[in-house]
Amino acid sequence: MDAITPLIEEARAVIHAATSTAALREIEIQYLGKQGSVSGLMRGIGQLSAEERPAFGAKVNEARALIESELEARREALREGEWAAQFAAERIDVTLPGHEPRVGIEHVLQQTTNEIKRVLGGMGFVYQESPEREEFRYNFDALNYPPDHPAMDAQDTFYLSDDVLLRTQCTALQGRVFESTKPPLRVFTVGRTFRNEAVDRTHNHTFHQVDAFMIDEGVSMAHLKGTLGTFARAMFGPEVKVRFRPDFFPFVEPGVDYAISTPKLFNGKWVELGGAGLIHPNILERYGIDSSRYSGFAFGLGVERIPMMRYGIDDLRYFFENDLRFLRRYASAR
Ligand code: FA5
Repeated sequence: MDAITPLIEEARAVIHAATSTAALREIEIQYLGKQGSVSGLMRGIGQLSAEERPAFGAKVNEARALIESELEARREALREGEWAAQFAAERIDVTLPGHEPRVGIEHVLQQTTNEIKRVLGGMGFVYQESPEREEFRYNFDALNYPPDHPAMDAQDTFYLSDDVLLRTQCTALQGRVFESTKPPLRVFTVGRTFRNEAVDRTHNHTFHQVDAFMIDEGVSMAHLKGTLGTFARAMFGPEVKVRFRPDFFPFVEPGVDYAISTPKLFNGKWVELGGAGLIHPNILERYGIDSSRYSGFAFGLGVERIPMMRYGIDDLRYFFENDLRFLRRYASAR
């Protein structure tokens, strides 16, 4: 007999034994591919006589069609099972809980800043942005520091050039405002300040200050004390005590340091929050403000000191380390 029938039988058996559509693809190549067995039969046609050729060719084509349909039938049978397995493997359990998205929290210093803005805004002070990269003349000259005055040594900082530095105090805003705004005025700013400082638990090279000042007719130390007393009670509660002691800053006369004490924290120990005083008449005159008519007060406080006092945080370096355990503790402190 010819070689065709056994080849068909063999192909049938192999196709039925196949257990995957991938295996069927191999079988298809093996029998029907260019180098496959069926194509091999066709190549043998050359050895036959001219009469035999048509019948043989037809039989080979029949065999090819048969094997093709066997392959297709088997493929269909296997495909269903494979899909079922794939669906099972890739099944999504819609009842599983989702991944909770991480929600950002406000840094405790940002919370404090927002509160300061609310409190001072409520007392009629207008918030103004101010540059961290500041000119020497606003940081010192405009604030009545005589050239080479030793008070500048206490505020050494990072210089970008001889005339430009990272500001040491937010008070530097005063000159910018006085240049462009006529009294009466009430202005404040909150922002980063920098000093070349030996870093310890209460001092960092980078910290924040709030600075406020007002000018009007008849402004006195009584207004300053009233404002800072109100500020302290708003930030720390009604039982807070406020203390003013004489201090020196070139830009105020008289000058005071401003400290608070609360029975709840640090055993009622006094903690200095900042400096304050009546704006020096030299500064008013420098900006063409008549000092016989107008007077003003100014104060500047360390922002970090406020949450330190409130929550009993004894090291200000925590504020800058971005340790999430620390930050989360004060996630919604208020
Ligand atoms: C000043 O900076 C003045 N500009 C304050 C002022 C404004 C006085 C207006 C009068 C009128 P002083 O250097 O004391 O003052 O700093 C004020 C506050 O900033 C300090 O009491 C402290 O709370 C905070 N502070 C100062 N240096 C540091 C530092 N290295 N790290 C953290 N906080 C600081």
